[in-house]
Amino acid sequence: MDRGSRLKKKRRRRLFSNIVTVLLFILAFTLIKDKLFPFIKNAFSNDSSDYVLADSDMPGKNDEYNKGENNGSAEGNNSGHVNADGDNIKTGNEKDKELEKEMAEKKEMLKNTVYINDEGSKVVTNPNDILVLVNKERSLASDYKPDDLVIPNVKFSFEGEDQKKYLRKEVATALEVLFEEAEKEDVILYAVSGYRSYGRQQMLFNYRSERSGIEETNKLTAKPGQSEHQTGLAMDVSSKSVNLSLEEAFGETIEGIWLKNNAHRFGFIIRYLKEKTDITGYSYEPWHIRYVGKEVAKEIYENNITFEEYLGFEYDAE
Ligand code: DAL
Ligand code: ZN
Repeated sequence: MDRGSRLKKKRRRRLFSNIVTVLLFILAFTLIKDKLFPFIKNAFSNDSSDYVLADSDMPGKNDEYNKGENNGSAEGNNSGHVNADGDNIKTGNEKDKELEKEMAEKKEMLKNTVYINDEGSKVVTNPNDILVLVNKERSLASDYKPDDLVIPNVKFSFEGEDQKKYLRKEVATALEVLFEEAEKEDVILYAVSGYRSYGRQQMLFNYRSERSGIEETNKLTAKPGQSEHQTGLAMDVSSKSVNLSLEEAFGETIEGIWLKNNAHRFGFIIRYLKEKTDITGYSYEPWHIRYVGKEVAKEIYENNITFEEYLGFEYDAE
């Protein structure tokens, strides 16, 4: 081999070895860059505002990021993370626990929101709360009337203007969606009776007591102040298959079954269940739906419980 050829061969070998070195370097950098990056960043800058911004804007993403990087907090440990700035970052589990705690406190509050009036009745102090609990032990003040009553755009079982067409705004909107979705499945529902004032409930209770006696009336009709209809959160619903009446047979109709299985998707519950009359204090009313919002309605539906059970409410024993 002449000198020229030897030189060429040597150059080729050097080039090859340089390429291999560069490739190895790239490979090594790729493997350690995640570990190296925060170190480089902190070494060249005292300004950690990027972290702050990212942490507050994308907590979920940075939870993951900080798992491996925080000061001593092991991956999989749910006791909290501290990021480069010392802020606490909450994990999904922690957030769930916090929400659970908030809900437990809210439930406690919802059970205790009463004062004793001059007649010795427990009157609720949160009548405007979507989750207000009104029952045989927790009344509304006689002058309470929601201030956002509107008529939902749905089919009614009767013609003309009447206070019983009204519901609170949020509830009216939810009922419209429920009726629309039902109709898409050929389930035609009719609204029968919504808001009732204290005075109207009183007339109804007196009228039924005179006809059927107080004991029978107590099973199906709330005393004035104790009706959910006064909250504007409840609507009685029926169908032509039971001549638009409010009777137990509605629960066996296609419409009644649809309502039982779907009301929660729109934020409503069947308030007085068949097998829970000892808890609610009322007979089975498959027609009476009460708005509580989608989240609570879903939980109540899935657990087949009453609103009282959901809140952990128990009637006084005396
Ligand atoms: N039917 C229910 C219990 C009411 O009168 O409010
Ligand atoms: Zn009702």
